[in-house]
Amino acid sequence: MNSTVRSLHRGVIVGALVAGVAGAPPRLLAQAPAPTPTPTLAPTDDPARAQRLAWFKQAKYGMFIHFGLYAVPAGEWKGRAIPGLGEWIMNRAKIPVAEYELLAKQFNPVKFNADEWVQLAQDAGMKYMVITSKHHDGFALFDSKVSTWDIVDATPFKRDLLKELAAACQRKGMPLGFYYSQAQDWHEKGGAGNDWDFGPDQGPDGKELKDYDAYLRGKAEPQVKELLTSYGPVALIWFDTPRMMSKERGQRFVDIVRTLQPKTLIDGRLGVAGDYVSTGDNVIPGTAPADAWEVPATINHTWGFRKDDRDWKSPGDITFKLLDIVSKGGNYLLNVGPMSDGVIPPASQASLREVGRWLKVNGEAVYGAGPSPWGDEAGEPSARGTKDLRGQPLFLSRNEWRATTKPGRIYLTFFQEPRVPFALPPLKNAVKRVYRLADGAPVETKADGERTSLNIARPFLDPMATVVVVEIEGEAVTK
Ligand code: JFZ
Repeated sequence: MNSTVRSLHRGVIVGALVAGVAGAPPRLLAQAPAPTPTPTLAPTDDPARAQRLAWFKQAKYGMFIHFGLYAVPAGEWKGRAIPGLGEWIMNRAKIPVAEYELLAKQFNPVKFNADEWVQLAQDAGMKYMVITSKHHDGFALFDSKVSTWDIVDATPFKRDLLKELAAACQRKGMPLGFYYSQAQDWHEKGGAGNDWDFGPDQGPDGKELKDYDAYLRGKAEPQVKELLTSYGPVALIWFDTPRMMSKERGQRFVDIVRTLQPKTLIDGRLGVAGDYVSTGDNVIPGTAPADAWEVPATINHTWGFRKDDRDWKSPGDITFKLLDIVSKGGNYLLNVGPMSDGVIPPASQASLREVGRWLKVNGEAVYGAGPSPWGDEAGEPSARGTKDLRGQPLFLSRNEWRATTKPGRIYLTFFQEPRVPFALPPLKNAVKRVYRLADGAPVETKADGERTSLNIARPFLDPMATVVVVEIEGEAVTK
């Protein structure tokens, strides 16, 4: 067994619901941001929404990029390691705005190359990209006209990074979306979140203590308009941490998006209904939470670069998580955090490219594929009533194999050599042909009463994961 497969086994008992969190060092766990309210979703019977979502449901796998000034301190402030997520350092170390602003003078990602980033995403087999246009620190990675707190006006770099990335994405046919922190803005006195410079957002009675609407109307709303006007087609806007996002305020953002670019998707963290559900970070649910959903996830334990976090997920782990998510009908949005010079850490690149090589051969089982007709293969909630770290019923995941589907086809992706013979779960359709996806080699089948069993050759063709295609009579599986 190679190391990629072995490291996958760590998560077996822990279960999918807590898989990401369980692996995190305790220092990072301690400061997980407060969970957002239950995600809301636009009605499923809206044909415009269904149309907007068509590409997203095919894409399945995307690259998230968290890049900003926080890549300069990279988890360390005044010689001390600051626990928590790299991009939260201003908040965690309570750095005053005036002091944090000095970081802009050191931000000079001269090795940034938009084409290389897009090429990496393509080599990795990723079908869309989402980058932080402005994170909670309020710093814009684009040339904003409504603020000088941006990459062109405040740094020696002086280039509009988003403009270059948008151009490269258009050249290479890569959909590009923008993360935008609509509520938290630690740089502005009206924005949410900065209680060390500007005091609490709300009093004990919930009364708002800041001129939040002045911030929304003066910065957040105009900046979202800029993003939707000057950067070509925007695949999606990834809003986040919807503090104090009343219906009315959320609707203002919806109106901006729908008016300027009706095809742009809205994620699940605006605060009012978006187009799809975003799960908790790194949370892979046991079963599908909605008709369109996405798992935002880290490749190590932080979003923004930290120099002390080199715990990169292995290619085997990433491949398993991708198939796990796709077999439940979701998308995987996997994050990388570039270093301050603009280079994506080479070790994370290597992991992604390895997955990409596997997808080149086996992508048919992923892109545009529907969920498993069964689901038991993914595991089950603990029969003993055990709860996970979030207080939810502990989901005991199984990770031997996952199923994905297309009309007339079932793809079985094996992460471990199955028992021989491997009995297909109940299926009424006649089985027409069974073969290995990678090389087309036929797989021997045996009718076993109502069930069909497969005799899969050993040793395994690909130790990372081997896909077997089951061609069936008719388009949809009947059980
Ligand atoms: C947020 C940000 O605070 C964080 O810095 C990062 O950008 C991440 C992608 O999103 O953090 C969250 C937001 C929501 C949940 C967890 C972390 N949640 O709903 O569980």
